[in-house]
Amino acid sequence: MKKVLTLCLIVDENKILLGMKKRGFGEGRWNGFGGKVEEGESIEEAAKREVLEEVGINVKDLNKKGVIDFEFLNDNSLLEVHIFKACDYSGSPVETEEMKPQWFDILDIPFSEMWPDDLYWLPLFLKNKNFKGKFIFEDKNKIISHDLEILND
Ligand code: 6U4
Repeated sequence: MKKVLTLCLIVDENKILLGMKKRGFGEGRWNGFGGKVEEGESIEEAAKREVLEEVGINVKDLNKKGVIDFEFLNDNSLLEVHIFKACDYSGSPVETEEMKPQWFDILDIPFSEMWPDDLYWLPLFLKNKNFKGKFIFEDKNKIISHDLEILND
């Protein structure tokens, strides 16, 4: 069954906030903040909740940038990840059990320590494009095919 997940990236001028995932899916990678949508909440509510839980930040306006489907052939799983940009937020990042946060210059993003798909869509995200796509992974390190489309504003 397909799981619906959120992924929220906080951008402040020329900096982006990423978190080193300390456990679970994507452990050992710099990632945005997010997780599963729970029963009874909207996708946006889930995105805001996860950011607060994982890094202690309250995000105000969320800007939806894209939806990407991920298929993992090794464990037969399907994820539908809704990707948001947040520029308006309050609070400062705090380390939690799940994430160690760090600001990065947008010209110095640690792609080699991120999910390999980020290299494809994050540049579009940073140019404020809207997109949708699908990535098929053989396992968590290897993309075997992908499709990414820029949507009209
Ligand atoms: P829990 O239930 O908290 O143990 P966990 O294993 O921590 O779950 P989950 O499901 O809360 O993980 O969140 C996974 C996060 O990883 C979501 O924000 C979506 C994101 N994600 C999943 N696949 C990704 C990918 N290929 N590229 C990427 N982010 C991805 O950049």
